[in-house]
Order: sequence, then structure tokens, then C-alpha cells
Amino acid sequence: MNTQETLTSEKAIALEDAHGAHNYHPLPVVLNKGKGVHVWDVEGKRYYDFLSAYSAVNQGHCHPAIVGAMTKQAETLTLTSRAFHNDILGPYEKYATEYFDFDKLLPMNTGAEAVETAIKIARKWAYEKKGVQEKDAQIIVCKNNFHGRTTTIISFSNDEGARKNFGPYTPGFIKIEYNDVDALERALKENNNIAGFLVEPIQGEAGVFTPADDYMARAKALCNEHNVLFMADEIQTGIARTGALLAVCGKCSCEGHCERQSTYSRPDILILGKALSGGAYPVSAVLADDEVMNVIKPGQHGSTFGGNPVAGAVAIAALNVVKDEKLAQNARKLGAIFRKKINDYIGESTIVNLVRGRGLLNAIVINDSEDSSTAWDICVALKDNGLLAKPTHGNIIRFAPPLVIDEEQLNECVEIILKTLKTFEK
Ligand code: IF1
Repeated sequence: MNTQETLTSEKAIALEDAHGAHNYHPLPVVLNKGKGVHVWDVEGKRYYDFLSAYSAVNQGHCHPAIVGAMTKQAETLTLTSRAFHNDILGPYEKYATEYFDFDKLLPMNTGAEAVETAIKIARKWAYEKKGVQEKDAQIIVCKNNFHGRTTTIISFSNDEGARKNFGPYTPGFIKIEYNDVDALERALKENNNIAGFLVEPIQGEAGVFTPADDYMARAKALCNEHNVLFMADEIQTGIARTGALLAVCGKCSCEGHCERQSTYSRPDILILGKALSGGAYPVSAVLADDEVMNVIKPGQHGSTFGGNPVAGAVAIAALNVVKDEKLAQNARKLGAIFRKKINDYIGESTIVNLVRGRGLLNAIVINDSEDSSTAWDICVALKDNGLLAKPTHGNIIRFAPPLVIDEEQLNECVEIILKTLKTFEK
């Protein structure tokens, strides 16, 4: 079969419908090219990408430095497995641990695998370092979390779509309200078997639900006090997206490269994915210091592809781009402009209730019920006007462009968004 043959959008969608599992409901747009902040459909229409593959493409589509590193490595050595060493993994681990300031890195591929890895490390640490009786370890998680789609991870989801009829579920998780320090303190006091607290610094899937500014710092302090690992899932929020290298950096003045500022709630376990590769390749990682990471010994955890040389080369290039192009600083500056402009509009709008977020991870809440189709209809209209975004729930739209967007482009995008919203005003 010639896969290069140009398909119409209609034909491509029909093929997926006929031959692919129906586990998604995408917007009706078929893309075949991306460059920077733009993507093109098979008919040649150009769009601003305001999803960035759920924040994987922070560095922009097909960044030449990342693609260059990937093709060079792909022509040299792609995979050895971890049965042998390769000459990229060590340099990558040195680079990334210095970049994020941790002793050790454990390489995986997808976000869900990295979350699973973090859970396994936390449990093992609880049994071997904290003295919890085997099988008793518990991990505290938050309501409305999204951490991936493996059997264990969906076991502690409360999204019925993600969870229903996939049981029996993995035990060992305690669910508390998000953004509620008192609930965390109660849970920590009630139970001596807590291994870790697993949390998203901003809940993406829950609608870019942004907690109080001091939530992460206070949660971290409570975990410390109770000898519990503070585990930050920065798969979506990390790597400059929220205007700092990590969202746990909070609101400090580090210009995106936090070095233990007072507001830095340094996690005991840091979980990264998505933009760690700039969207070029599945690369995820768990970072921790020796006293935690060293509970994992040879043969106890791993993956065929984790730590492969292409992944290492891609991740080094992707992290370089973030620093070289000052993406955290750009996200912080343009995010503030974005929210200001949308807020000005909200003053005169009946269709938009609020805008929230940090850096360039933002969402608007539409004045309609959660099961309405308004957000979807707005996203279809945005597509027709040249901008791609996706609803989370029926009444929330996430706006997360590549962080390489410039101010002029952002202003043009705000105009597209406002022009579109105006047609939905009652
Ligand atoms: C899909 C959501 C975003 C994540 C956090 C772990 C993972 C994700 C905080 C797992 C993945 C993705 C998965 C994607 C949709 C998307 C998503 F809407 F579902 F919630 F981004 F907001 N932790 N999020 O956000 O990483 O295994 O997918 O690499 O289609 O399921 P993964």
C-alpha cells in the first residue's frame, strides 16, 4: 500500500472509522504537516495549534534542532535494550539530572509508564525505608486527577469513562479533594502507612483547574512532616508550559529556571513526559535523589525502549531548546497577556464565565452546562477560523499553544478566538 498517496480529509476519517478502534472522538480535521506554531490539513489549510498535543509540542512542531538530533541518532544506533550500555544514555542522564537538580533519572517512554514507575518506587521505599508492612502501603491521590490509562492508574480515577468496566481495580489508593490542604493533613494523620502523595500542580483534564498559589508548597511541607514522598506529575505542566521550568516552582522570580527559591516545592519524585521530547518521540522519566531511587535494583523495573539512544538524543535537544529560546519566560509573559485580553472580553460577554491558568496553559469556562455541546461547537467554529483547540468536558476549552509563539501571533490568535466567541453570544 502506498501510504504517501494524498487522502482527502473525508477519506482519511472514513478509513479510521472503518479500521481503527473507536477509542477517540477527534475534531474533524486531518493534519499532515507541522512547523512551529502551525499545522496544515491535507487540503492545505493552515491552523494555529492551540493544543500542542496536550503540551507535548512545547518547543513547536518539527523543531529543526530536535528533528536533527533525532535523524542523526536514528541513522547511527536506535536500540540496544538495557542488556547492553549505549553511549547516549549516560550523557543524557547526567544532562537531565543537572538540568532538574536531582541525583538520578529512570528513563521510560510514555507518561503512564512514568507514573507507574513512580508508584512502584514509592511503595518499595515505604517497605524498605519507612518500615511499612508489606502490602499495606497507601498512596494519596486527588479527585478529578488524570495520570494516564493503565489498569492501576484508572483504578484511582473518578472519571467513569476512563474507569467503568475495566475492573477489578488495584487497591492501595486514598482519594482526597484537590486544593485542600486540610484534607491532606487529615489523611496523613489518619494513616501511618502512606508512601506518597501523587499530585498534578495544575489539573489539566479537570479543566486546567489551578490551585491556590501556596497549595504545592504547603502540601510538600505536610508530606515532609509525615515522612511521605511528595510526587509531582509534571507530565503536562512541566518543561516551561506554565511559565516556569516546573509548575512546582510557583511564583518566584527565577525567570523560569528555579534554583531552590523559597517558593520551590521540590518534589521527592518528579514525573516528566510529553515535552521532554518536544513531541518528536515518546520519552518519559522519573527523577529522584539517591535515598529514594536506590531502592530499585537490577532486574526490578525497566522497559525495552526506556533509555534508548534516540530518546536520549531527542530529550537533550528538546531540553536545550527550552533554555536557548527562553520558553518559560515567553510562556509567562504571553500567558499574562492572553488572560488579560480574555478577561477584558469577559467583562462584556455572556458566553464566557472565566479564564484561568498559568503561563500558556489556560482554559475558558463557557456559560453552559457540563453536558452541553457548546464548547465542542465553539471548537469546530475555531477550526473553521484557523485555530485548533479541544474541549475538556462540555463547557471548558483548553488553550495551550506551542511556547515558541510570539506576541504578534498570540494577538492574532486572540482575535480569532474573540471573533469566534462573539458569534455564540446570546
Ligand atoms: C489521551 C487528558 C491531557 C497527563 C498527566 C499523565 C499522563 C497525562 C498529567 C499520561 C496524559 C493526555 C493523554 C491524552 C489526553 C491527555 C490529557 F485530557 F486526558 F487529560 F493532556 F490533559 N499525567 N494526558 O496529562 O501520559 O501515557 O498519555 O503519555 O489521549 O489519553 P501518556
